[in-house]
Amino acid sequence: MTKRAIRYLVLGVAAATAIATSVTLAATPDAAAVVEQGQGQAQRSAQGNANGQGPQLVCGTRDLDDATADAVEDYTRRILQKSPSGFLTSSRVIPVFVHVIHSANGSGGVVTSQQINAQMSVLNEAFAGSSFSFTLAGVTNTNNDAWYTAGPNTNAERQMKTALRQGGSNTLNIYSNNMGGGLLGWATFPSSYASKPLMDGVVILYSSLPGGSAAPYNQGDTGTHEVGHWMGLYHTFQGGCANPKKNGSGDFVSDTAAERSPAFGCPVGRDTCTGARFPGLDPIENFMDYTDDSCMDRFSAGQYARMDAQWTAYR
Ligand SMILES: [Ca+2]
Ligand SMILES: [Ca+2]
Ligand SMILES: [Zn+2]
Repeated sequence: MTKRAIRYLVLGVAAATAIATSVTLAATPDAAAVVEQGQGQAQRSAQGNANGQGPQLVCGTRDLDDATADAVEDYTRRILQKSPSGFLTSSRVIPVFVHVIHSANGSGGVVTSQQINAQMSVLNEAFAGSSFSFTLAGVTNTNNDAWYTAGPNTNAERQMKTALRQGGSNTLNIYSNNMGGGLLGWATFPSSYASKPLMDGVVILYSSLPGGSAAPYNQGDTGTHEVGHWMGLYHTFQGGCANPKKNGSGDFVSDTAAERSPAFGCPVGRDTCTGARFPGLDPIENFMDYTDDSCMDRFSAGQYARMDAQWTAYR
């Protein structure tokens, strides 16, 4: 099924559940100040999205500091000396547990089974060119106000994940809640699994699931983006335009053009790192940028290779 077809299906789901989700729609996150949590990145006040549909929301996944990122690359290189191509030789089916967190009275954070199934379809289409596919292994529902509003690196996050996480390093746990803070979600990297296995997984804004109310981020690609991090991918704008000749700079992926800052909306033709050292337009269609769900539609071959390498090294 094509991405367009899935979205058409999702719109049908949304229409069919419009009454059931009326409470959910009222719980759309407000236009509070948007704060990028990555190091050295400026705070950004909320402003209208490029298409006027609402505030710009961002990902709360923290960039690794340079020393940690370099250590990850060194470790991965050592592991891959055993399989130099870096590619997996067989496909992997990743079991997925979805943990839906509601407000204490059950009215907030409602996600339908149709939305979860649509999210799985979005993931499988997005990763169709990779070595990975996803199969739903279980769904839990929990009413808990603290977990419902849990943000990254909080006691509530730790308690939620400790109570709910399933499986080992190869199992994807997705939590949906209403984290606030202008965030769409956050994820852990493969490299953090060994030291913090219970924290492993992704958290996504419940209204970002397909058919949710977080337009223009409601076609399921917050899930795609955060699972991209979980597979070991960094933001396409990580490192900006710095050190283009240094192998391993930026997002550590050679076939995603460097970009100075996150792109919002769908700014076709954007080119923020220019000159001979920075060929190519900004990768605004890449799932690891911040553009609208309707704009992002691809991973690169280099990102697929990085997923394989990170999986081999850490999962
Ligand atoms: Ca790159
Ligand atoms: Ca460029
Ligand atoms: Zn991110």
